[in-house]
Amino acid sequence: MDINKGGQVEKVNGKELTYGEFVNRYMEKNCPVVLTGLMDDWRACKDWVTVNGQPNLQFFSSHFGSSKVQVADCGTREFTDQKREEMRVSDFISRWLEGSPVQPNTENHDSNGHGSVLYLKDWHFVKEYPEYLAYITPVFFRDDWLNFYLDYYKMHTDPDSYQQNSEICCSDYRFVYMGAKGSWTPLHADVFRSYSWSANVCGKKRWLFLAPQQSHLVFDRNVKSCVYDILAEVSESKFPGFKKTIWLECTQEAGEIIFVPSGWYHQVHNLEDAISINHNWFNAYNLSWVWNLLLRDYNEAKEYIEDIKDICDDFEGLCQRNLFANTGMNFYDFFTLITCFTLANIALLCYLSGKYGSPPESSLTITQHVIFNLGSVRKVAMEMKSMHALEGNHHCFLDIFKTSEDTRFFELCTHLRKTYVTIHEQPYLSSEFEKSAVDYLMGLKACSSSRIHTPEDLTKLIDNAVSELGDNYTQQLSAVHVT
Ligand SMILES: O=C(O)CCC(=O)C(=O)O
Repeated sequence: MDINKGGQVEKVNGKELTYGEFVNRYMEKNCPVVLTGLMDDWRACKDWVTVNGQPNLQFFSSHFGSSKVQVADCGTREFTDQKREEMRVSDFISRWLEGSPVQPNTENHDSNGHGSVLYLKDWHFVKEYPEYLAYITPVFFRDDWLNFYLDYYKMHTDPDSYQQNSEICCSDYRFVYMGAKGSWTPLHADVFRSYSWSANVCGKKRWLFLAPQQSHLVFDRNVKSCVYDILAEVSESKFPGFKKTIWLECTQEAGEIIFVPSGWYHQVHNLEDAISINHNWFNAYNLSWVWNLLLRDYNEAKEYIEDIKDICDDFEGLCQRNLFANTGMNFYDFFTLITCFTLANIALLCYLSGKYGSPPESSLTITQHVIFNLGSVRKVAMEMKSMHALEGNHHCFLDIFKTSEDTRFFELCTHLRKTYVTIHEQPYLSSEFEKSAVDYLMGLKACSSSRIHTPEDLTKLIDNAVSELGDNYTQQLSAVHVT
């Protein structure tokens, strides 16, 4: 089926782009871009690719063959995705090597004519092989609150709904994908409406993107089901808006990295045998996307079980458990994460303010970044408050004292400091900062207690800390504008 194409995704030499330019032109504006020249030194580009530019399947079998991975059969459909099965990497490689090329009109084709090419997806490679440094995350994508957090904390600690498999699937959002020519990913927008980046180690991919302003057009009248394959016949009676969609196109070559902004629906086809690395992530620039998705999914989960509300002891708890099961995060998880980042940013601001010794003079860009982070969290917390989210919450909270004493928090602060020094190319910030800032946090209170239960507690905490740390910080905070 023909789709309307509205243009190509811009390609830019990543070596000639500053972090500030990336933020202004792409991250803040939520626009896709392809970045070249950023993968030259990656070990993955040597070890994982043969001299002919093909995936080095033998290397995977002999080095990582025993890993268990999720493999999608691209010729089958299960609800909004392809059917998946778990197998060892060595078995996946054997089946790839045995695999027949895609033949049209054979038995194992879905209704849209896709052959049953296998596609290894969502392999948590970094978590499984932390010592093997396959790549370095480009500086543009390092302000990653999602993976930072998951490096030190678990997303979900509620024992009732914590399942064995969430341990693996929620461990991080850094993945490897491998698939033969013809493998593909159906139309979707990313988990949590996060950003993603995807780097082609070898092979070529075709991407088709739909801007968020048009995303309603790929849904049916009830906004329940979404088009699965935009290149197949799309029923006009079921998806009446589809004919109005306009797609951005991109052919991504080996050695190129694509930035996928929040909420852009996309479909991806491997035009050659391909290996890619991708991360999902969010930060202050797209935090409200994550909150809005959680709110939407929460309302859906609630509506679904509305009829048992009166006979349910803990209806709100059940809604949150279902939200976690469907979306991968619930209000408590999200709130704990943003509160933790608030404390880490306050700790950094405390150091930058000079309250403890004198910080380097040239730390202005980091200070601006930290204020922006706090402003963005504050805005989301106000939205949560206006929706009465976590109202009456007494059992889930973050204790400032306990958090400040926790070595995981200390490490998260260190990680944040080092990241901001790197991305803003600033001089070294003393490692004394964590110690002194943590001392400062110990004296902080949201209101009368050191516990943060609600979005209102969180906004108070931010307001109190910011006004105490510097006269002009409050003014800067109120001027934060998140698009
Ligand atoms: O490469 C693919 O097949 C899909 C990747 C994707 O959808 C993403 O990175 O968001």
